[in-house]
Amino acid sequence: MDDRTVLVLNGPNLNLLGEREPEVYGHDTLADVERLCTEAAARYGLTVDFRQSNHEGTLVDWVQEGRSGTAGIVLNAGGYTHTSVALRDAVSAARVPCVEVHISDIHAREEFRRFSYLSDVCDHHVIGHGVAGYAEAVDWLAGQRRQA
Ligand code: DHK
Repeated sequence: MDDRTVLVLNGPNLNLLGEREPEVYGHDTLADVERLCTEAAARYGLTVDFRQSNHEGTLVDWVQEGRSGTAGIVLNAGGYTHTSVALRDAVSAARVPCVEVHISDIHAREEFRRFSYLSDVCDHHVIGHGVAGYAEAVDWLAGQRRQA
């Protein structure tokens, strides 16, 4: 990874995108999301390192890997959004901009999804815009580079 790489991290159950609760998360698969991100990044001469894990510690390791020297991190932490102090601490230690993404509108769902441990440590949020939100997150990170 280098400063032209956007690290896109996906948390638990996002490997099931397209099959899992399509009425909430839509019909696109994670491979479709990777394609969206890659195309968005390419418009700015950026590349994407796209990953998914069901394991909290792996996500922490990956945030640490991308915390400096990259163009930024796009993070959909799935269920860990609402539970993980460890992931919050990792994001808090990042020196690059971080964007919190959620496919669904977490504020319009169950009460327990309304709180995010990540919201105040992330620099930008794209919530409830479907999978297109990932491309918006990449666009935002590219915009930050132009301003820097
Ligand atoms: C994805 C999940 O897996 C849930 O646990 C979150 C998020 C919402 C999303 O909308 O992308 O609560």
